Amino acid sequence: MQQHLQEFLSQIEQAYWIEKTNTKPFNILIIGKTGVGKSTLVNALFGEQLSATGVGLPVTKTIAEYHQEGFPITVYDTPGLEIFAEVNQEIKQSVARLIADGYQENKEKRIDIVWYCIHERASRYEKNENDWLEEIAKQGIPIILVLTQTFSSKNSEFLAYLKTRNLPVKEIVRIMAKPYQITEDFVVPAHGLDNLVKVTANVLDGSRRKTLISNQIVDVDLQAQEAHRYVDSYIDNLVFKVASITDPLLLLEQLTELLGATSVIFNVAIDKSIVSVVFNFIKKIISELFKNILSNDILYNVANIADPTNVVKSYIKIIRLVANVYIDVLTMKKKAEKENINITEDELIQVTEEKLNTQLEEYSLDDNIEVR
Ligand SMILES: Nc1nc2c(ncn2[C@@H]2O[C@H](COP(=O)(O)OP(=O)(O)OP(=O)(O)O)[C@@H](O)[C@H]2O)c(=O)[nH]1
Ligand SMILES: [Mg+2]
Repeated sequence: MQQHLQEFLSQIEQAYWIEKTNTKPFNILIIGKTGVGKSTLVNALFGEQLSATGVGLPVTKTIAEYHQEGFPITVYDTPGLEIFAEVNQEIKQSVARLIADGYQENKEKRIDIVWYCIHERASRYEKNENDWLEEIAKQGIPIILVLTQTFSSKNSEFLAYLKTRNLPVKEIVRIMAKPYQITEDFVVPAHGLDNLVKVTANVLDGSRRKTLISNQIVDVDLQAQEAHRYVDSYIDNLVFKVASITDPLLLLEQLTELLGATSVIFNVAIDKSIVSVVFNFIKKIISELFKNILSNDILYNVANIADPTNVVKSYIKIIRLVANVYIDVLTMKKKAEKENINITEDELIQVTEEKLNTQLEEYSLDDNIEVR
């Protein structure tokens, strides 16, 4: 094994940054009357990465922009319609201008989705609001109606009523962005944000969907799902490339891309401990499985493998195995962080090793390698 851990690590870092640089940014327009919980929602979804508690950057008198250097999601925050017609006119015009700018002048400012927020207990949705949403929807911008501060995740009269109307929205989602203390010993738990992420992800295009899933902080399982999807499609596209592989070390090269990109999906920095466990594992497998090949000139010996397709199968199995374990470990690590549970480096190393070895037993790789 010529390649050093350090080199493996730096290649993963490189793949990570390439993937990160390719992240497609996008813009959310959030509309809702003052106090409905827009800022609370944005903070719960994106946390400190995009703190929306400050005043934001005023785009116009009625629109504030929340944007942080290095964070790919920008939120435009605007109050909903009030009772005064003149104010409403101003709000509508500002929003129309914001949308038009994104279409004509500055593609980076394109509004990709609207979250229209209504406080569920206010239970009001008026005709002028509906007319406004119809105008926005006509421009091809998907709208999600968000009922905020809902006490239960189940149905409500208001929701039932809204469903009977043919609203110009893709979905209606009910949320409680943070736990709501009713009495000293009764708290309504937070709910629905994961659903808002899923529903929103489903109306965004593929690359923006990925941006949302990676950068939200409420649903780790969704990141794991996205990572598995990525691995599957990566491996599907790999088959033909690998078929010509005559060098088992290429396994490491393929893995650098996978591990780098997967880390971006989880929005976590490359963890040296995990990577070194993976590296040693691969090293061990390669030397065991390809003992005969490696002992002599590589190219010469590959020509002696009875059935090259079995080698390919083994490559793919190892890549899938390592990628799956990596996803499992990142999922576990992130969930623990979310719950404020501390995992030591040693524990992380141990878990990763255990998972890799358990998986390896199940895969029974040896069956697939035959050397004449
Ligand atoms: N517990 C709980 N409180 C919430 C929730 N959403 C909003 N609130 C509370 O309601 C108040 C208003 O929430 P904000 O998020 O500031 O509302 P906003 O829509 O941003 O209001 P403006 O910035 O004035 O337009 C705050 O005191 C929040 O703590 C929620 O999901 N749970
Ligand atoms: Mg606010």
